[in-house]
Amino acid sequence: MKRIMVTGGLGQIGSELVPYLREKYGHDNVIVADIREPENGDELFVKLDVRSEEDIINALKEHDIDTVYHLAAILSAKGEQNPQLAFNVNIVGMYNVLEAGRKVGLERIMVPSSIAAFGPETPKDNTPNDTVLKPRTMYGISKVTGELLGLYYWEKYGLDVRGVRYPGIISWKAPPGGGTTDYAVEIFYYALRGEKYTCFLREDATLPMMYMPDALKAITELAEAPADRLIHRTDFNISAMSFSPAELVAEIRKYVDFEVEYKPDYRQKIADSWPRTIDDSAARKEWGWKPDYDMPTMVRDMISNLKKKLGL
Ligand code: NAD
Ligand code: AKB
Repeated sequence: MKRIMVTGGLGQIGSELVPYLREKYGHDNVIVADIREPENGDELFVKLDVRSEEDIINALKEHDIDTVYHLAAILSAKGEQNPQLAFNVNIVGMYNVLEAGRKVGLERIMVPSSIAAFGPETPKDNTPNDTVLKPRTMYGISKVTGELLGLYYWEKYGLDVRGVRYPGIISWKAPPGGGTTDYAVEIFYYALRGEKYTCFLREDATLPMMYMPDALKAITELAEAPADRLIHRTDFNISAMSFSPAELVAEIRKYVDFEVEYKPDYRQKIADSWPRTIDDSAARKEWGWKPDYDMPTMVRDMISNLKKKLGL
């Protein structure tokens, strides 16, 4: 029987991954761990700081955990405002989770990497799985470090660490946590309320994106993939759609009209260092990855769900 703990479980991805895993593995077998308290009073919650290995070990032992989904992190934009915090949470935190996992004897650690692992020297179109990794953000550096540490712990200690490189994740349930791709979520709220949106990226800043249902499917399918089929482990490219702010605006305007202006800020430089489109053939070949949503189907679903959520 699986006993799972999700670190950063109250964030954008965690707040949807936890119910998804509970549906799959049983409600009581999935524990939420986060540095902040849940608003819904979830009784299967443990407050912990991933910067403390002791906190993590105590939680793993207390709840008899065999699998960790390690989501606690500081994302790209927030990380550039406080690189020291990003280093400690993302790199020290990842090391602590691996060390705790090794000492307690975890069966598996799932940890998302990101397209932020790539940098300005990486080919921008159809970016290969195995390519130049020279990111210039602390967040990106932490993601490359996490990929390499995960591989090291697998080869050295047999700790089964796996991960996908998520593109920007779009969802309507919980807000994004401070990334460069957050505009692609925020913009829907402004559009539906009929408010003018000021976009912090240029209108032609094309980036890879993915809808939340595909993000949940990807990480759980990789977790279940037979080990003997995996050549890669912690660094799978996955792809679903790529678009610019102007293309997203045009698609949303098929449903609602709204005004947009473009005022690129420091996040444009981060976006400029990331790929436009991703080659995910390794994930397709090694564990059968295939997305369900493209941009038009994502926009339709986002608008329908957000209308209900906002009572429109
Ligand atoms: P988020 O910012 O929404 O959530 C992160 C959570 O971590 C928050 O609930 C926060 O309270 C918690 N946290 C922060 N510091 C902590 C600490 N010291 N100890 C314990 N918890 C702490 O992030 P997310 O979007 O849900 O991302 C989850 C993972 O997916 C991250 O590893 C991120 O890099 C990766 N990822 C996300 C995206 C995306 O677009 N959302 C894209 C690529 C990769
Ligand atoms: C961010 O913009 O920081 C994240 C990511 C792509 O990792 N959404």
